[in-house]
Amino acid sequence: MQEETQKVKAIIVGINDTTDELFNYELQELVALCEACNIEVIDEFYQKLTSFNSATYLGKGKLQELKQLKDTYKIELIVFLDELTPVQLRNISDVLEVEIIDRTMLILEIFQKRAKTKEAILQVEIANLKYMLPRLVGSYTHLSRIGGGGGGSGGARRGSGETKLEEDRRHIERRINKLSDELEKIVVSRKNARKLRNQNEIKTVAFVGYTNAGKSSTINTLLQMFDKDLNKQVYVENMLFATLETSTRSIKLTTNEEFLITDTVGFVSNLPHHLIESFKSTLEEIKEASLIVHVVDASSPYANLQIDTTNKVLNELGVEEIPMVYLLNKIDLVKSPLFLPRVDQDNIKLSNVTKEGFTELLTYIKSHLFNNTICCKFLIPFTKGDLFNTLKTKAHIHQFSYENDGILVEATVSDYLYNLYQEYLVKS
Ligand SMILES: Nc1nc2c(ncn2[C@@H]2O[C@H](COP(=O)(O)OP(=O)(O)OP(=O)(O)O)[C@@H](O)[C@H]2O)c(=O)[nH]1
Ligand SMILES: [Mg+2]
Repeated sequence: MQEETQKVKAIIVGINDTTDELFNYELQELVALCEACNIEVIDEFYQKLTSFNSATYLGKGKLQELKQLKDTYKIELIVFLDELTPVQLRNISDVLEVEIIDRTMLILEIFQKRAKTKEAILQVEIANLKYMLPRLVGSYTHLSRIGGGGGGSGGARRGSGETKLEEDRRHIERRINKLSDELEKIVVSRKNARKLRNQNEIKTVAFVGYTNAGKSSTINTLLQMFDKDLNKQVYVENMLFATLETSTRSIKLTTNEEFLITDTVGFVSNLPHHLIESFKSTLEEIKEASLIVHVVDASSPYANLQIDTTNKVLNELGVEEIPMVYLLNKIDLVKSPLFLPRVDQDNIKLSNVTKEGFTELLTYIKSHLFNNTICCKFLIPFTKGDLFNTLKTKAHIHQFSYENDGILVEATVSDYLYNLYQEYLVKS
């Protein structure tokens, strides 16, 4: 749950250099990002331009208009739709005399507020510092963020001189190196945990997709189907970036096949580059998946745009080789198949409300993960009772009988178990 603190009032500002429809979507998304950061959007302010003003983002006259609007509403914060250059940041601050942030800073702020595990905290802080580094010169810096403190301080640090600037820069660089070393240690232990899992032959299905598409909800529905323990549920909220950390749960089917499902952080268009870089270690989990489930909010008019954004990040991670299925989620909200997003690969229509599509999803997962299973017979000596127990938990036993020289078991097993128990196979 998000802490209930007083909301900060803000105006959002953008330049419309695209179609009105796309621009409105971008503004709406910025409002949702603000909400996720406890910022209340009072007004939207925009200018139609073919290119941004390199010095002041908006035209000079428009900037003055914005200043008046800010004074009228007594606004404490102005949020810009696009990433501002260090020069724009400084010039705009000079004119507006109010705290200003851009979309990138906003996303970094959300991640900073939500990060809970040591790994996520380190990742966000590194991304923050890397973003800040080129913007140190006379900007409204967020130096309070160093050391993981709360963000958003707006004190001007103008004119502190070259030496001070160099000092700050070196301090930040040292801190980035130190944090990166710490992060590396966590990454190594994560890798080792994954290696162990691989040795146990347990396959993973990674759920990826745009933020708020319903990844965590779908995982929870699956968990409920096979495990009544509600403590294993993952966090769900109607808010951008509800999930920030990767979490993995195991599912055991009634036929004893077992696999892992991994919930991942949601993507958003123009995700800050430093953030993707920093989160790559978390997203590494996707690389080792046997199947990627790409969850899409099929009810969003911008579903195709969101699919493209997600695919772009996936390409950056280099996971094109892993089989992927689109999950067209929230189908309960789609009025006509005509409105469904167009995808040219395998896809399953699904709803966490009506629960339709889950049987199909499970069949799909099973066929991809366990297609190399073998139906065979073993004769297990009575002295190897533990092997029989393993088969009972890891394989699908069709029948068994106690014979003179051991237990005769007919089962469907993975090729891994098949090879492991070669010596007990009964040749037919
Ligand atoms: N109507 C409808 N709403 C859904 C469905 N699935 C999820 N939702 C809602 O969509 C919102 C987002 O769901 P989450 O499961 O948190 O989405 P997510 O993809 O994990 O989001 P992030 O963690 O922010 O990336 C929640 O309010 C869910 O209740 C569905 O099938 N139908
Ligand atoms: Mg989630």
